[in-house]
Amino acid sequence: MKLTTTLTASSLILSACLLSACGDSSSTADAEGGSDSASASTSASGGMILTTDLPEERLEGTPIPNKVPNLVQPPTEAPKITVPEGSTLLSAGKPVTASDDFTIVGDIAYITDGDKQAGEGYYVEVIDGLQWVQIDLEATHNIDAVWVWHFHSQRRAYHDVIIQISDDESFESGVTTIYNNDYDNSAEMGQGKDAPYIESRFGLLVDAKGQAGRYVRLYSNGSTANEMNHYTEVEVFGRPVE
Ligand SMILES: [Ca+2]
Ligand SMILES: [Ca+2]
Repeated sequence: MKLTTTLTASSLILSACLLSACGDSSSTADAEGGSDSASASTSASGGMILTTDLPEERLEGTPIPNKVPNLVQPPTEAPKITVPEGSTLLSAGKPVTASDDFTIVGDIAYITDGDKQAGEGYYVEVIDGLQWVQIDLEATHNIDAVWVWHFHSQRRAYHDVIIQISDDESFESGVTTIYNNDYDNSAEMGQGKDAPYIESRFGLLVDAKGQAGRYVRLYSNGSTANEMNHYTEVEVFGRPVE
């Protein structure tokens, strides 16, 4: 009797799987070029390849000229870096502040709300000029990576993209710069060696190399499209300090 019951239950599960395509959740999204794998796989070196959900491609409007020297064109696949085992998304829902309280479109909280889609309703527009936004991880962590989407519904390049980590909320001491593409030092924070790049759904992935800090600050100074600063999402990955 017990055997019969078990077999019946198994048959039901099998039938349900056949109807709903159990265990094959990725095929539909992949076919549409939408959300890629969110899991992290183990690499041969013992670390893991960092991956995240990528937003769909959605370009709008008329293409603009992007006259910036040494401009990096958008990648054709997700950028890849290896991070230590146990590295997780730290920034989800964390508080964000900015150099200027005045946002023209959207809300500063969009930056850590997990939505990365292109278009209206998903980006925050911060006032023009050299401005920063800052994420508070609420505790010091070893930061492995910062993944940034400014605005990806148009091929444009943001100026003076500088990303820093510190335990000092005011960034007056103990500041480590992990990315700087201000090639002409117009932001007067030191000439950057990173190359300016065109926005895409793949975002900008920066290896933070385990730098310890509680706060992540991101600068920009308008783009090749206009003088405003935009953010759709910023993801910070890392581990608690051991
Ligand atoms: Ca968002
Ligand atoms: Ca510059």
